[in-house]
Amino acid sequence: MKFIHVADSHLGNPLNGITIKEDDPKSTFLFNSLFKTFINIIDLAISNDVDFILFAGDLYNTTNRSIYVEDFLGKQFFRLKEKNIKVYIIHGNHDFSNDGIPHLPWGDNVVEFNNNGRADILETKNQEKVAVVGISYADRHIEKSLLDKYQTRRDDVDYQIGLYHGEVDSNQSNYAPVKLEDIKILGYDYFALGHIHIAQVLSENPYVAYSGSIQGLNKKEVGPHGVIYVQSNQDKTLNVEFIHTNEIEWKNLDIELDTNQELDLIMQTIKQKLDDSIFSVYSLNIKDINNEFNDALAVRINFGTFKDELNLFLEDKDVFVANTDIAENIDQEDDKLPDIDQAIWEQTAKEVFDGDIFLKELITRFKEPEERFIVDYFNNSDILHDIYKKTQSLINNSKGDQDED
Ligand SMILES: [Mn+2]
Repeated sequence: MKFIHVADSHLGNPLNGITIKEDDPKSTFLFNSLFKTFINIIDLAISNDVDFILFAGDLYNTTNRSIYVEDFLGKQFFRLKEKNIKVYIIHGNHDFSNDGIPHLPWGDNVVEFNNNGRADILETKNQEKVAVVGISYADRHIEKSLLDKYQTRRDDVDYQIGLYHGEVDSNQSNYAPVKLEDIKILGYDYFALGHIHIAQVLSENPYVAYSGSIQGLNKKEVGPHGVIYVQSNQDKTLNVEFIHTNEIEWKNLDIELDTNQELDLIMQTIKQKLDDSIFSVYSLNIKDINNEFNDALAVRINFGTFKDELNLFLEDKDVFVANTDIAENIDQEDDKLPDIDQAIWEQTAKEVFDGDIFLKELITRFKEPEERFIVDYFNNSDILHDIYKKTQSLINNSKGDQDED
């Protein structure tokens, strides 16, 4: 038995932080990179002559798919059909099935699981019998575990494989929260997870794993991404291998330099530090070597214009700068407000962010189902921390302005 575990390909994802410009080769490359990554996976399946591919949810980015995505997917599935490779799909929170939009018809090599929990049985090219079970999200949010719909391990097959989209061992979640122990009790040979975008093997006996997104989708998904390639051995144990498929790679880089020198020199210094052995999308954290950050540069970084200047300067290199930030310098006393202001800011920030004032406000403002993604976006501690940091830096900067007046 040979198969590939794929999850979270998010086809049609708009590439957060990247502005696409018309008639620009780099923009075109970036726009196409996720599709190219997907083709890499299909190529991998064909060249290894696998028996099947699993898609563990979030195959496409939104339920409202473009015809381009539809057509692309149909063609790739057809390539697999020609090679006798079966495709198993469950839907996740991004491509939940109750959206009422039918997709273009797929070939008979594609099995799309609904939520009845019925197993599909296939025979591999080596005459092994495999049962595959999966449950799709009908709606965007699933508050309870879906595991009770998964039948326990059958004894009339050589292998039984599960597909599941959700969060493992989290206390509270809108994404079908499930306990690792309960997955193990099912007795499946391999449990293919989707939803968490960072690849991780949660258990080896039996195998329970997230394959992660096929390519980083934003600045939080740094490093190589890909799929899990699984092969069975004679004794029915499994060989599990992580294979990179990404065409571009997101990277974070701290750069320390003299921000008071000529702009050309600043950009030249940055350029030398960027690695383009694979097309890289950078988030740069810039720090002044003498703790005297140039005011004009700080303004351009805060308004997001510096990264545009950088991208023009980096035209001949396989890199794109998606974010620039000023590195926080916690031991720099100058950055703090006067004591009493600082105390009031900290108290207020605590109420707004920790006390959920911000989220509650969002929920009252964005009530419609189609606006729900806005609340979902901000309901994330990293994003909230980002806003906290940006607010603090804006307050600190305006303090500086007053001082100069
Ligand atoms: Mn996802």
